[in-house]
Amino acid sequence: MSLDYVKFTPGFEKFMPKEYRDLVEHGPFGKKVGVPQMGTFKELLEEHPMCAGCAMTLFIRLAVIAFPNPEDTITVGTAGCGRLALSQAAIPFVYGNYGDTNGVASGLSRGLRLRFGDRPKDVVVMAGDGGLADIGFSQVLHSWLRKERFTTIMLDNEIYGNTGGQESGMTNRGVVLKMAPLGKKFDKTNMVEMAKVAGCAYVARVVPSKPSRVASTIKKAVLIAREVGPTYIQAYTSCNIEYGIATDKVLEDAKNVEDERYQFSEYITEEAKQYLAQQHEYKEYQVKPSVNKPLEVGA
Ligand SMILES: Cc1ncc(C[n+]2csc(CCOP(=O)(O)OP(=O)(O)O)c2C)c(N)n1
Ligand code: SF4
Repeated sequence: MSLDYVKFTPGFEKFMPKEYRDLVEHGPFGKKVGVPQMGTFKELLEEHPMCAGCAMTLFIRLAVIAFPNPEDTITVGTAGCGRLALSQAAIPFVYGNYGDTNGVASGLSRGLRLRFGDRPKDVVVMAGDGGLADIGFSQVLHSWLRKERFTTIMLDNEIYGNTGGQESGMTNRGVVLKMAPLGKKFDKTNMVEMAKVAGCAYVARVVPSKPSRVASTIKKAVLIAREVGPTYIQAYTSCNIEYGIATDKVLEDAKNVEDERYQFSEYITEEAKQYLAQQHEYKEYQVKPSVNKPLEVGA
């Protein structure tokens, strides 16, 4: 990542808050960073206002590390918990109105392609389940149907966390919440299948229990969206406050939920596989030439 993106205007450094100076001094800029280096640099302002132990913050940290071209990646967020961390990450961020993220991202992605041509500028929507599966649902679906080339990441905490615990389309049937005391009467919306039907080129469901897998999934999704078509990642990012998960049990909960009902899944179209096969680090997608045995004469 280039240092040119984050530097102080001359004379202003001494007025900047300490945590901002920390981000500039110890951020990922100018370094090659990956999951193994996590904790040795800052990809997020230390004083972000997410609740302690929130899995969403861990996931956002991983996403920022995973982006293939972070200095030229623009995240689009909206009202909801995630933007409290996203807007303080070491990459450009645009705030879309609640429900409007995928419309904003469509315009942004098209505009950036016109303006910068072949120089890749990746656009990634990251928003809550309420923002994407309920209030922004029609924009999400239409961006997929129109084959808009950007990635949509749902931070699925299965609740409206930021407004104190209403049920969302992604809440599981029967779950009783602070502001849904009668229990949810419908099933969790199957956004993963809808993404496939609507034409996404890559769809994955992840839990932040295995950081390297999360990072490689996000990287693939962003690369495929750059050239092939829309991509969708649905990430279980529990709300420890509203679901009453003790801070030190957040990762244990993630592992249990992954085993019980949120298994890793990955779908990739043939076109997307062919595209990845052209990138040197994706050897697994390269079709190996079939070795024909010479015909035995006289057999
Ligand atoms: C147009 C609009 N409607 C409603 C709201 C109020 N609002 C703010 S955050 C939020 C819920 C967010 O839930 P979700 O999208 O699931 O994200 P989470 O907070 O759970 O991460 C709502 C309804 C708003 N800011 N703007
Ligand atoms: S309310 Fe829930 S989702 Fe929001 S920051 Fe707190 S723990 Fe995370």
